[in-house]
Amino acid sequence: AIRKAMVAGNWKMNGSLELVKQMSDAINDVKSQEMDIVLFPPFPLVPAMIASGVSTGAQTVSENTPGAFTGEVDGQLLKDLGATYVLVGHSERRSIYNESNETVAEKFARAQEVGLTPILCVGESESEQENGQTEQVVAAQIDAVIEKLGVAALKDSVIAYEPVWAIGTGKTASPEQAQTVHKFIRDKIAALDSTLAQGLSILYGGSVNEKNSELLFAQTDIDGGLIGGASLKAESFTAICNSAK
Ligand code: 2PG
Repeated sequence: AIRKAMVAGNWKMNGSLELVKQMSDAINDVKSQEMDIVLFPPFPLVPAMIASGVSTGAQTVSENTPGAFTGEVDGQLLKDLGATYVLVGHSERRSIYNESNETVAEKFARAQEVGLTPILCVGESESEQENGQTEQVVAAQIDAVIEKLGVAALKDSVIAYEPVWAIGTGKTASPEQAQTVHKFIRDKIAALDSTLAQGLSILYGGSVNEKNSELLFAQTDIDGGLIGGASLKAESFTAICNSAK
């Protein structure tokens, strides 16, 4: 493969110190040079996850620098603690917490400013998909970052395509359906910078499990996965990691 595979586990608002221990033991057994495995636990578990030796990211980050922002978490603090990645624009952040494409681009910028690698999550809703707007929606989500920071900013980032209708629903995009959108994303970026596009990791997310991961990961433009529910079970998550090797 041209690009190193990546398997990311988004715990959302789940998990415990006990699960950090269980999951890190399991991951430390399957880790390999050929692949990056990263877990995204809730903020309070970030230091314990880092201490366990597993690459760790946060599920979101403030777009602001330190100051009077009660309840928010600063990227520099996450970086100083040893976090390496941060999700920006997960569909739950966009829909439940009203994050706009512009806010997501600001979070992306702040992440890079402090040396965290942003994973930019994009994807269309069910009605947008039914109306044939998938490419338009995904393009606008990516363009917000390009307009703010220039295409070069995508070099030190990862994109995760997650059709909203597939998240936590048990419905997965078929490997061919997902590949089509991944290729659209890569071609779109290649039109601006082909070398960058060839090196860019594009992950698939949305009801990925140990039964469907292998075929998804076998697609040319799918470089790994962003796993939600199945990242809470050591057996499932490690099986998914092994299928990315
Ligand atoms: C999502 C995915 C991964 P799930 O929210 O996109 O974060 O969750 O695998 O549970 O559908």
